Amino acid sequence: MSFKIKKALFFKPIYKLEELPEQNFPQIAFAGRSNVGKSSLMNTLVGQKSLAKTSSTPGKTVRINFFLINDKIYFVDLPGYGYAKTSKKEKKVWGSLIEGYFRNSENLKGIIQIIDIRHPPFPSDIELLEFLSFYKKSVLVVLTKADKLSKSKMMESQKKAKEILKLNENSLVVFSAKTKMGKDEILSWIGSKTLKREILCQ
Ligand SMILES: Nc1nc2c(ncn2[C@@H]2O[C@H](COP(=O)(O)OP(=O)(O)OP(=O)(O)O)[C@@H](O)[C@H]2O)c(=O)[nH]1
Ligand SMILES: [Mg+2]
Repeated sequence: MSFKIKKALFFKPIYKLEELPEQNFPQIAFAGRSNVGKSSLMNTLVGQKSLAKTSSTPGKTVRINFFLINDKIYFVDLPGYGYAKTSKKEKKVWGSLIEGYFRNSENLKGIIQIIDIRHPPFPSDIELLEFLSFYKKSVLVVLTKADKLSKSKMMESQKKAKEILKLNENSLVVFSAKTKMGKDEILSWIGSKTLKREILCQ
């Protein structure tokens, strides 16, 4: 099953739920702790170096960025969570915006939850995954920055994450924005969640 990204544009940022796009396009959201590599993953998938802004200092603005893919799917870059220096007020804004988004987005067909492969999942990662499964959302966990580990450490982390998060084989992908490892698997997962059968068979 292949899914090719031919066109990717920044659509708009949203700061409040009232600003969510009106179009009925399927959406795939990218969630994860601050600085984990959400924007880098998205850039790798679309094959553009800086469509989504990457940063070495965690971003502080709580906003959701929408990207329009192939004129018919939205990629949704969610603000990172778990940044120690975030104020209580900002955490509250994050919580209500993101929870509201997850609850109100009928068009949200899947969430890619990104976790740094070098560390076991944090309680905030587990909380998000539990929240999403409570709302019966389809989740693909991506363990990123795989290029930073040896093959054996990579396998070890993968096994550990699978156990801690109680995931099966098909819900976990090891990825690197540097080597592009895992890119095709993630794209086919996105295709399977967003495309209609007749389009896939073309
Ligand atoms: N070596 C390596 N570095 C990565 C990878 N993915 C991301 N990075 C680096 O990690 C840092 C953070 O990446 P971003 O993509 O900005 O992370 P983010 O999750 O979007 O960050 P926020 O939006 O601020 O929460 C950057 O310096 C990236 O270059 C990867 O797969 N391998
Ligand atoms: Mg980002």
